[in-house]
Amino acid sequence: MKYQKYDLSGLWKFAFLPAPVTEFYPDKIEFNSFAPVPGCFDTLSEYALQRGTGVYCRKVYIGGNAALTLEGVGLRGKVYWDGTWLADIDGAFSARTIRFNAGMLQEHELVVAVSNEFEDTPAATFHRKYDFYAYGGIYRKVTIKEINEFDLEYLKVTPLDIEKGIVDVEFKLWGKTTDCTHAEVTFDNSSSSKTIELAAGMFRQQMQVANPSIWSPDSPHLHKITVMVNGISFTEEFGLRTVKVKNGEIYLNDKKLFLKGVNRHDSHPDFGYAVPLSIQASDLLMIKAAGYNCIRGSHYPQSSDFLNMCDRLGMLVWEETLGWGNTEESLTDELFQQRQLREAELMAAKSHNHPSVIMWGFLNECVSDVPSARLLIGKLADSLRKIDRSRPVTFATCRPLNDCCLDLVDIISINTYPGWYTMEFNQFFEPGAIDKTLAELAEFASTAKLANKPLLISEIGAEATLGLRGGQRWSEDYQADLQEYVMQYIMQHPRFSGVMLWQYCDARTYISYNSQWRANGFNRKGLVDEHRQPKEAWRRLSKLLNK
Ligand code: ADA
Repeated sequence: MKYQKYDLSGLWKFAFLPAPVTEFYPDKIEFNSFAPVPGCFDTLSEYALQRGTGVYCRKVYIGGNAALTLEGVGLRGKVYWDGTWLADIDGAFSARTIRFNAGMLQEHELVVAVSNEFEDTPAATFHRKYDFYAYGGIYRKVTIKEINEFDLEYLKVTPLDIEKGIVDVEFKLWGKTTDCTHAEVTFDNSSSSKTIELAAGMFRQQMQVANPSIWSPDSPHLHKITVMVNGISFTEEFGLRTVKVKNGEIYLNDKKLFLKGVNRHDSHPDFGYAVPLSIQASDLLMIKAAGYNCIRGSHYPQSSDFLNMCDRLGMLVWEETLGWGNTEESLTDELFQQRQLREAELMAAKSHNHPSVIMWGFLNECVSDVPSARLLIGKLADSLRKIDRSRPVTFATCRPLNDCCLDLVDIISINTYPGWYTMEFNQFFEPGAIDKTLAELAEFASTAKLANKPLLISEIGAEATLGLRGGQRWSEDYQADLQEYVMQYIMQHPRFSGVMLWQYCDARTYISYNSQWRANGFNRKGLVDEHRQPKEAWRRLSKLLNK
């Protein structure tokens, strides 16, 4: 038997308070409107561009112990059950599970108060200066599950020998486990299972999958593990694949890997960060068909639905915690550090079994050229490695030549914008700046200290307005010339292990941010526009990658 799980997606009652979340009392709210969940309230015309608290409310019929999972609440929220505070949520894109006693089997009231007010402190995880819009809402799925006295805390499967199907299985129960003495473990739909003794609701063992099939981008085969305890079964999918880093190269299943990728913001102007599943699926299918094998989930953890699709499509993913250009003030702030470490922990726990996720990242373009940055970067890398030794760790630097933290990570990832953010302001594309910059970076990464680490260009690109043609800056042709040249250059250069073009689609940001570069509030370096209409670069790259 499985615990019954209810998807709470749909229309919720709603009220908007133009006040900070700290001044919120659930019993005093008059719910005079409605809003969809998942959904961002500030994509609804009534609340567009407003900052305040969106209060969502619905009835839930359930009783006894319950596990409530919120996969993404941004910028932060407070959860109430029958008017009583249950939990605070921050992190925006991090999945949280709250286990609690729901009371008698009857209708209860669930309230989630979501604030999109900026926290103007160094500890803020979603800062107003980020180059992506801070939407407010319940970004991702909300589910609730009836549980007995115990529930699954984690079931992690790590492939060790993929040919033989040997995996390391870690299992832990949450709750009262005194009566949980044994577990039955089954792989796939096998009729035979293995009985394992539990110690305090836990076990860790090497096990063998019968009839192993390897997961790869060309054949994304998934296996299934089921652990049954006292008649309750918990199931996880996983893939048999390995990722290794050695002698300056990345290996997937012991074969050299070259990443042809795009950065993707999980955003859409009509839905904010609550991108409908059908748009996510269509994005992925487009990216795959165009010949890319990798997506950098810039700049926050990805949803489980998105990763499930990547697993099935054989799309490789770089997953990272929420961060963008964080300053020394933040990196040395104790609360910021705690939040980052917690985010990394949550991300690694949530995504462990997804074979598509091949590396962990954090702190995009932080001040990694000041010595004080080493403490947090080192802690994040160590903590991720401690939780998961099966994936390399990286962060994207935009200050490579002065970076003092590259020794702390496994892969060197560089964001660079030659031909765009340069002082020459050439009217038409000239490859000189690309040649110079990429050659310099390759040489820099070949010095003795760094030569054994793979080298990626994690961002590169130029803005283009859909429909503007002619070859001058901001035209589709300028962008196409630049991105095509970059891809060809990196593909033939032996020092690089790949490139992730910036970016898949135009994404909403602020007019005020660097306004000279952000046409009508969008970062327009998308290869397709915000409604996924291809620009010339998309077509040229597709041709090149499908050759
Ligand atoms: C940075 C950053 C991106 C985006 C990009 C740009 O490298 O990591 O999020 O802001 O610059 O378009 O300038």
